[in-house]
Amino acid sequence: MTARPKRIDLLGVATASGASVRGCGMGPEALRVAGLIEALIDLDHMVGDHGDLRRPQPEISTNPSSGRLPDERKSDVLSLAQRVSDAGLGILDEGHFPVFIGGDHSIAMGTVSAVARHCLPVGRPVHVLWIDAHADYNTPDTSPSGNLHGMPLALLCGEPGFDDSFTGDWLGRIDPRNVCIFGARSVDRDERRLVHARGVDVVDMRKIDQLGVVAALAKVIDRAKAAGAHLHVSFDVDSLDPAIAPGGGTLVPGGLTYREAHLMMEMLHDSGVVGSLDVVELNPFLDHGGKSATLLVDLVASLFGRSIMGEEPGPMEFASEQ
Ligand code: B3U
Ligand code: MN
Ligand code: MN
Repeated sequence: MTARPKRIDLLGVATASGASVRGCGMGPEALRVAGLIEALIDLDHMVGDHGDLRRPQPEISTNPSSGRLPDERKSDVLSLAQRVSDAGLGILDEGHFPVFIGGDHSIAMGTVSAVARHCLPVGRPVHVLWIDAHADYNTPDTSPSGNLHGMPLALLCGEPGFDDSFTGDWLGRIDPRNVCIFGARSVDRDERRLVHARGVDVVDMRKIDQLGVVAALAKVIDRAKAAGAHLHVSFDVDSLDPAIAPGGGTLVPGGLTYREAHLMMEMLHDSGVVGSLDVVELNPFLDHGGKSATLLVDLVASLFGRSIMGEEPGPMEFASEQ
């Protein structure tokens, strides 16, 4: 993003309907409290805040202890996805950079759809970098949990198995060969088969350990650049190691380190190909005193240009030293 965005537009999606653990509906507010807007303004960005989308209908549950019924959760997820897709498209069509703050990862059904709809008329390819401990490539047929936050990529890539309620003008499509799942370490058996069969690039933790994040991410960036693509980054807090980011409902040990994650964000900034961002699955109820929220704000700041030494000085500035 060397070319600075005209404006960064935040859109919160306050929902946990795609997850079985409650609490990530409070994610957008926690990121604001942790200083997201101030951090971006501090980097001289123009920031717009669209507030939060949330379920409009009252919650009527027959048995509060069992939570909401699967069908209610599904209709929440789908109506929010549609609204996110429409609002995101509006932001992108203004030429602004959308930062979608979740909410569970099912909101990406809407966020990535917005990007796909924005790019389709101009024939611009959409590449997706999905930074996550999970592949989120289950379908209703393969999912062991039935949770929709484990399925957004499969829906967006056009997998069969989703019923008609998952269709509509709001839904955009992406090519699975333009998707990279980065940081994976918990993939279900049938999900793994699907990902392989469709040619999704999976940079799992083993590859990261062997290649390092720089080489692994450089490939993704180079591919997007060569294709002239819009790169959408979808960042799930559980990609990070639970020791540095405890605020998630589905933590898996062995995640990205503080330094790996920052380096990735700095590389993505320098690449100039990132056009939209999701920050999802932050659960403030499980977080330790804002530790994960604060880290996420710092990572977003790195993606938007914060660096340790500021701009690299040009050679002329040093010429007088001799
Ligand atoms: N793959 C499992 C677990 C999971 C996926 N995404 C999250 N958890 N956050 C599933 O339920 O689909
Ligand atoms: Mn996820
Ligand atoms: Mn995850």
